[in-house]
Amino acid sequence: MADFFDVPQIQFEGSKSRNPLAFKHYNPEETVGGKTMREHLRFASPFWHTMRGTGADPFGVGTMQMPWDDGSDSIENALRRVDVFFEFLNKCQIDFYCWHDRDIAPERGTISESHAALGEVVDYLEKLQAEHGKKLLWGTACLFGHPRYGQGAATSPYLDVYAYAAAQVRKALECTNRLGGEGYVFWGGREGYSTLINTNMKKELDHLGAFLHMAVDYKKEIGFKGPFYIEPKPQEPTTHQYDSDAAACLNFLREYGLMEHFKLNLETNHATLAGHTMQHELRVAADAGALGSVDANEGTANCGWDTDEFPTDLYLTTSVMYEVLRAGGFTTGGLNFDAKRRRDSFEPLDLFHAHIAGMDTFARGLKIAHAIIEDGRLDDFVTQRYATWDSDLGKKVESGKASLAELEAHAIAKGEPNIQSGRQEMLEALVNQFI
Ligand code: XLS
Ligand code: NI
Ligand code: NI
Repeated sequence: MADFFDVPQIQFEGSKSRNPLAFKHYNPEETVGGKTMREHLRFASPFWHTMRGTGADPFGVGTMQMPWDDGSDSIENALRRVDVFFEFLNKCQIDFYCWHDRDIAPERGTISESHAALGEVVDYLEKLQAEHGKKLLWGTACLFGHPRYGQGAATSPYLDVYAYAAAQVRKALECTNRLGGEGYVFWGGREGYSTLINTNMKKELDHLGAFLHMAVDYKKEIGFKGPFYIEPKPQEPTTHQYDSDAAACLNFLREYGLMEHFKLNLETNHATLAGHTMQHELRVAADAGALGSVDANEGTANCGWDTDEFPTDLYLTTSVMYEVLRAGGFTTGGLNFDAKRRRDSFEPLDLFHAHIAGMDTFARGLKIAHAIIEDGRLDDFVTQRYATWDSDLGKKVESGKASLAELEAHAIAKGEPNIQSGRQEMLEALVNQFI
């Protein structure tokens, strides 16, 4: 098969290299703390941005050059995109990928025809995965693009829409399982409301809970081993999304008895939109044992949009990898670049520059976070800060056995508490030493 990209496979050349088409920091086989970078980082590219992102925005048409794409919704065109994509994954040394059903295959007039089209593309993906040793990080169903989902899918006011969505998820799950997917994502693109004036929120949430329980049943039926992930996002497209942030998702999962079946897929730009740092979202998930996977991108801090930029901020990737390492590293999850080139970066070559930038920034983030943890001063400080809880009384409180009377007696005996500086600036400077 002829090459679509006039680029050799990207190699690690070290930090002194002046070659823009080389890794300066991502060295797949180099070990960091006993694991290779490839094992730590588990990079994935998303089919929707990499192959289908046109660069269109509300003010103008697409700008991306895609000479391999004839613009039709034929199966032939869909299969050619798969060829291009796998060449890209190979040349960029990316081991995983992700898809929505509707990015990889066209939607047809009926459910059965759409299922059949998807089946054909999945057959081909299965073949190319085996040939190239690539893996599916996760699959998902696009339940937000088609006009029928304009008022929600699993939270639609209309049962017929809900059933359509169920049919799509059933097929997408079957395909993910067939491709040996490591996980499956639910991003509730239209699961929310525009206004409460016309919305029965309780009913919609109950329906969503029931929908996810049916998905769990089906997962068991087909023997799908991977976890389900919910991907939080506060708004855009709807005014209020039910899965607004990590804490809201965890509350929903607990309320509907779904915790054991779900983890979270956290996306940086969604954390920003929710008014949180990505580190906060990761910590919330990790503390609940629900840190699943990461959609690795970044937003523009002074802009309220989900701009899905490639992650090039070293402080950000350091904080992400710090949380991931503290949580024990990825198991089924990974770093999926749910990111798109700016519309000015319209040449196919820019796909490489964008992914190289993201991969190198994460490789450095990994090395820096590992060094901070190895150094131990940050952790020691935090341990020391909470040392009073190691006393008998502290342990009693933590195990739920203390009373207010006991604490009062302690407070009276001790008098005014002795507190110490939080040393934030000193610790920020310490982190900077590693960057
Ligand atoms: C959109 C979401 C989407 C999910 C998958 O904002 O990030 O791309 O990752 O449906
Ligand atoms: Ni995402
Ligand atoms: Ni996004």
